[in-house]
Amino acid sequence: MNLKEKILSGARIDFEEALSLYEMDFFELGELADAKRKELHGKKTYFNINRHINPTNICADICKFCAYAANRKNPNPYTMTHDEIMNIVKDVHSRGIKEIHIVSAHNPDTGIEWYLDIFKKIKTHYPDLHIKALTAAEVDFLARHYGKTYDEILDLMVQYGVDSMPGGGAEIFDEEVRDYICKGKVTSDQWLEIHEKWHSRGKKSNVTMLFGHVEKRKDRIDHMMRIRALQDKTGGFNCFIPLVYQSENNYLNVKEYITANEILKTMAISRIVLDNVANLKAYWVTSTVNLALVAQEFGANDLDGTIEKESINSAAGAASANGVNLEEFVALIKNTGFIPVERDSVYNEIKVW
Ligand code: V47
Repeated sequence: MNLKEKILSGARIDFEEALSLYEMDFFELGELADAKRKELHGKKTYFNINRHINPTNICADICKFCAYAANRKNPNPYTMTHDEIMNIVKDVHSRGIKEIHIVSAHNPDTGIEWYLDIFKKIKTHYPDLHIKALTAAEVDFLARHYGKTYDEILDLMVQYGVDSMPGGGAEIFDEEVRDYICKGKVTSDQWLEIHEKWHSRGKKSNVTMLFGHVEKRKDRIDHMMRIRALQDKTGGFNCFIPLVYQSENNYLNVKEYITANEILKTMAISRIVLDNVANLKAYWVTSTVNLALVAQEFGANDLDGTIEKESINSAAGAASANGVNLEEFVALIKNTGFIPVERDSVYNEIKVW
């Protein structure tokens, strides 16, 4: 059996086999990933109606790739008050938005209550809103800064109303690359430990991979393998999200930018390797809407959502700051021959558009 037959038979592939897929013909690889996508989701493309809120950009950690944190290149520190956040939530709720995705920098000055009380306030006023909040990097920061264990922070999250965890902060798990791009932040083992503990509470989360900077192909495959191993244990990851590195306003000196071909290959390979993660998100914010639409034919079955406003990736050059109009989004998915399916945050289907 050759590798293609092996993949089509449903057998699991190993590290070397996965790496060798980068050498496969581009369209053949796309077709393989598409076959896997069709097995799982047919022609459905999921999205949700969501709003990102990034309440503070003041950060105790330094990641070379980050343009969001206030620093020399981005001298506009801000921290929202809970009233400001609640005003946004009130507005978006009145317009039918169902998920609030809250991710902050690691602000050492707010007190832990500022991070947690907002979830309780949102849940008290809008119990039907799904709160996706606090990356494992934030959990690690809060634990370190306030002298708590991961278990204590995760229990507080459940108690205060967090429904699911976003996949941020995973970056690249390879320790050498990670040390170079974000030394001092949550380690790979800690990131995985936090998600394992979250899953053990019966909760779901996502997992990202930041690629297209200084990492090598082998580092991406290693990243996927570590995700697959944890998913075998917990089954708690809903979705894999490869984030394409944005190059503006940061301190990572990347000489050669990733091509669309390499992005699509990476998406396709992740669809094949991550045989136990149901959903692959083409996050249009970092890939552009056009490439995300093409990625639907390279394994991706989810396009995130309307987002409305986003500050982390747009600070680094992504053309995402103002989200995308719902009708336009639906029409784009239809025009590419896929079926737009609105989902909730944990992938229950809400409406076929
Ligand atoms: O962890 C930071 C990334 C992430 C850059 O869980 C950058 O559904 C590209 O995790 N270029 C935060 N990326 C965003 C995130 C996310 C987004 C959408 C959906 C979900 C989900 C999660 O943004 C960070 C980091 O990896 N990031 N700087 C940059 N220059």
